[in-house]
Amino acid sequence: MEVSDPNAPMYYKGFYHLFYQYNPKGAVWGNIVWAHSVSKDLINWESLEPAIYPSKWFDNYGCWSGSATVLPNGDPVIFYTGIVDKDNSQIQNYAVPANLSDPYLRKWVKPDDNPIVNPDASVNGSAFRDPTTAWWADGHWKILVGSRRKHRGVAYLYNSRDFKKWVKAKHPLHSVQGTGMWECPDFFPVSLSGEKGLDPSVMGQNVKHVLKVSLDMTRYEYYTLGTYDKKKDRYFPDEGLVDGWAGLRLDYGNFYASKTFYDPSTNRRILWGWANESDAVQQDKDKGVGRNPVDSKEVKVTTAAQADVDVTFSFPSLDKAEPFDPKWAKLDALDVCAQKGSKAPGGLGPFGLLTLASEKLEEFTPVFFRVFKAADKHKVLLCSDARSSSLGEGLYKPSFAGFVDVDLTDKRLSLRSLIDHSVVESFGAGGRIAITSRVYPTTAVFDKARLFVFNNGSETITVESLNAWSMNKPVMNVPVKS
Ligand code: DQQ
Repeated sequence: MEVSDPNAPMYYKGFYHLFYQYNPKGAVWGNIVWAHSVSKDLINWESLEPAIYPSKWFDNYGCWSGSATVLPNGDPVIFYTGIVDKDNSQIQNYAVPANLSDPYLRKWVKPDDNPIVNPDASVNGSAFRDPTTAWWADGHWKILVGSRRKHRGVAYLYNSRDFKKWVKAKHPLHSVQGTGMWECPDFFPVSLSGEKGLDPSVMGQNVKHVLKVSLDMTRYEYYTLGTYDKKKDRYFPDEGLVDGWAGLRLDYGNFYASKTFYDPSTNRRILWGWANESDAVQQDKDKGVGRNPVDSKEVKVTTAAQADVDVTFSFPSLDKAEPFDPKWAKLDALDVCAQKGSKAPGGLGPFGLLTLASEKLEEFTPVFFRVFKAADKHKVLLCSDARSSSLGEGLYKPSFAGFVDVDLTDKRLSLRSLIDHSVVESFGAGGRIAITSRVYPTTAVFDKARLFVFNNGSETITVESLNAWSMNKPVMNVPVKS
């Protein structure tokens, strides 16, 4: 059964709710309904019957992505995109819980005064979807809807005083030429004065905003940090940030259609993404070339196929960092990772973890740093390189990577990887960069999977601290007993 975008994550009466795009009829995308799961701890999940499915004229051809807003009185409302014909014409609808006293929120009602938003003549009605969570500013509720005008990515803004009648603002909140369709926009405040997450409607001096969009042209997302001017109803990214496909990413790996929500029970903003799979065949340029990492040490952990590893590396100096080739500035980090890999010996790096490794290293997913010296500063590359992850044929095995802006004065880099059979989710440099890889080893599975730390650079790397924990099996989406 096909599963994709996370929809309308929220916290309600002690339960986390997650809905997601789901095809109940097959393993490929289509017949889209909203599947629904609940959890008390974000680890163990129970599944419920689909919450939103085609049943009315305004969503008969599919219920596409959307978001939840928890109103000031605590009641949740869902906005989603309804598909109204075979040409995928799109409008925005709302749904409310049938029974607010049910913490599972099993049944949802789609009132007859839907839709809340129709595309006007200036809007491309087959590229008009994925309404955001609403926020309150300047006497109005506001939502964004993702779209495009020719090749310009657009986040249309709609205003409402009563949460029922929505009116398009004079200007989009933001748009960028050449970026194509903006799917699943996400817009939220972040605090400059603390680490706590913020409710969507918080504004003020110490608050900036993040705008994230998913680009259907590349299937990558990017975000900028900037200023939300509520008088002009516009968002201005900070100077110096790339507002396009080469911009910052929340995750540099298999990660798309993401969405955040504010968790009032822990004051955190929590991010959900779709760790998409793809059967596109990528040429494994590195097959059979180079050596396997030499200086490696096994990390003993009872279940290396399902583990949480946290390691801090240190090094005596930056002198051995290899030169940064200026040509790489034009490349995606993924291509730099493809050129350098984990196997070619370097100076300061490659060093890191070999996850999901088979005994003789026929298969392994290396997650590693390589530090380069550019004209003005050092550049730190984190790679999660799936090319050596599996002997399986025809799999999508990208050399995911990103550059991370990090202060190296204390000559330390940390890496945390959560390994879960086909998922390796890594956080580098104290979480400044994240990369999720989906990998499908054939032999490095279950108790055959191993974990190593390695260094293939000429500079000495010290493991300052290393903690590795086996992770238990959670309750994974078992149906709720009725
Ligand atoms: N998936 C949904 C759309 C969204 C896309 C349809 C992103 O609403 O734009 O399943 O993966």
